[in-house]
Amino acid sequence: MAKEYRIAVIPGDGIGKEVVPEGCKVLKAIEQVVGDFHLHLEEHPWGSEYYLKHGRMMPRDALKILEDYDTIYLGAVGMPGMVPDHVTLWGLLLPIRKGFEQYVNLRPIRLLPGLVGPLRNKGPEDIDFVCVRENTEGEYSGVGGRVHGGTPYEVALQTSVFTRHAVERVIRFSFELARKRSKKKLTSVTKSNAFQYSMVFWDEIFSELAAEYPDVQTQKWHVDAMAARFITHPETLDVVVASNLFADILTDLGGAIQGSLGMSPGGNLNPERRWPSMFEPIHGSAPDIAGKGIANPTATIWAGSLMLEFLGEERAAQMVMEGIISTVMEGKVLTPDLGGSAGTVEVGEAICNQIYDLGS
Ligand code: GGG
Repeated sequence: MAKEYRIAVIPGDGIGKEVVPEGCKVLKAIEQVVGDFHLHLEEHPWGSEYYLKHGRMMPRDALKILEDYDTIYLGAVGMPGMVPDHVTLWGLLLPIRKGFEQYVNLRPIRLLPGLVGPLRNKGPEDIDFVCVRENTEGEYSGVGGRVHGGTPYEVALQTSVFTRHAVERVIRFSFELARKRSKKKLTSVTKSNAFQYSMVFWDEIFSELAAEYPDVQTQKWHVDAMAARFITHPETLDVVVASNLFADILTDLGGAIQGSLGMSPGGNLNPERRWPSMFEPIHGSAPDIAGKGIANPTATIWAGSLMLEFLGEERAAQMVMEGIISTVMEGKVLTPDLGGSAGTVEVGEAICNQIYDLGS
């Protein structure tokens, strides 16, 4: 009997509304080609327009609605100028990540064959690693406040929170992931010379867990040095684990060395599968190109592949990746961020056609 999966689709804002339909098109194509599962894609019109009408980014009971789905497929949030960025982020993305304990934000950094990245002499064999971002606390804990507003004594406090529970679980996930990969190497990124409490704490937990994984080679780097290393020695990286903010910043750099942020997918995972996990491109709503039909849908389509893999549909996930890689290698249908002149829909259709060819 065919397996059934219910997927909540939230295109969100800006280019999210353009790239997610292409992602859904590819999911329907792979469903047809593989033929032994059904994806029920149910769209929710939440985001900044919803906020402008209802004063909230999503309904009050959104998590209750979402908890019955197998996974969530998200586009992007952000409508600067109309809704402050912190309202969009704290109104949709972060409540889902935190509420569903999606404590791993998995972000593969891979330069696909056929693409020339910006790094001289670094090809696909050099740029192939994965970042694990702690996704529930750290610098994104939301602890703080403002006092004495409107006076010269105004104060803003924002406190990072690191708990043993959350640090341990994300580092353990990273060791398990590294153990499954061929290089078996895990790099922890902190800034423990400056953050003498929180990040020394992170380093200590990393060392404690390393003792349980003698088969995994470990390294520790400060985030500034790691930023340079992404550029100078990406081939030395395998699995990289870092706090919420540090990994967010590093993975935008990762997107750049992948050739474009339009090539960078992410999975927000609840590894225990108690709650739905959420898959998204790592980019935002890109207001500068929204509505022009030129956004690269590949990151979203690749996020769809991560979602299929998480659902246990490995063959389908692999075929989607093959469709993406063949399209990039042919080099005929590429969006402007990759030096081409194709539109969002053309790229989505090209990847679907590659998938149909694979299935024929
Ligand atoms: N694809 C979801 C999205 O809109 N991401 C942009 C963004 O600002 N994300 C913030 C974050 O991941 O911390």
